[in-house]
Parts: sequence; structure tokens; C-alpha cells
Amino acid sequence: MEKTFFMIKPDGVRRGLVGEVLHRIERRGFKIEKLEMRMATPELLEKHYEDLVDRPFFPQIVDFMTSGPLITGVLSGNQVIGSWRTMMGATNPKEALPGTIRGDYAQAPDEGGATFNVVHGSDSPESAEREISLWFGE
Ligand code: IDP
Ligand code: MG
Repeated sequence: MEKTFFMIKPDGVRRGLVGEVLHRIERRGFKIEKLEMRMATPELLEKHYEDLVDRPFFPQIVDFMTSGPLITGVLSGNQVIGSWRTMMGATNPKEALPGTIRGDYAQAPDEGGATFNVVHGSDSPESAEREISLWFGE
């Protein structure tokens, strides 16, 4: 049984997609172990996105991710890390297939703009452990 860390980003919360996203998770049979609405801080985001802090678009990520409350949570289930990534769809919504959350609910970013792509999910067991401990302190 794996665990993963997920978020519904501020665009998803603002657009009223919390119920839709949670419904998809429950319909799939994954268990919601933890769920919390909160405001992200630049300090937390620098740790969360440690691989992206040197990218030119990092300031846009911080602006976007601190633009309103977001939902953070932990899911458990068989192969939930990879399955949740599949349910989210590709990072750039232009590439995300219909049927995925990003493919159904998001648009490609403006050139040089932030990618408003509704959801986050850990991309490996190592990231899952790191992100769960970062956001939930365990
Ligand atoms: P992921 O969210 O699919 O795991 P990552 O590469 O980890 O994708 O990037 C984290 C987040 O940073 C993305 O979801 C997106 O919001 C933002 N991002 C990634 N690449 C770009 C980019 O090229 N331009 C603008 N924002 C980006
Ligand atoms: Mg990522």
C-alpha cells in the first residue's frame, strides 16, 4: 500500500473544483488519509519545489500558489503514486488527455505565464515521503 501527497491548487479551489477532484479520488477507491485547506508560504514552496527554484518561472509559481487557499492531502492505495499522476494528466494542459483532471479542467499557460493546472501529486516514493513530511510534519 503506497501513500502520496496531493494538492488542489488555488485555481481549483477558486473555481469550485474541490468536490469534483475528491469525487474522482473516491470513485477510484483511493483513501483520503489527510485533508487540510491552508495558505502556502513562499518558504514552504521553495522547499516543496526545490528542483524548480532556479527556473525563470519560479516567481510565477509562488505568486500563483499563494494567490488563495489550497487543499493539501495524503492518499493511500495500491500504486497510488503513479495512478494519481495518471489521473492528473500531463503538466502542460495542452498535452493532458481528455479524461484526466488537467485535460478536462485546465488550459495551456500564456507564453511565459504560470501553469494553472488544478492539481499536484508526488512523482516518486521519495518525493511522496519528503512532501508528506514537509506539509504534515511526520
Ligand atoms: P508536475 O506538477 O506535473 O509534477 P513539475 O515539472 O513538477 O510538474 O512542475 C511543477 C509545477 O510548476 C507545474 O505543475 C506548473 O504549475 C509549474 N510549471 C512547470 N513547468 C512550467 C513552465 O514551463 N512554465 C510555467 N510553469 C511551469
Ligand atoms: Mg512535480
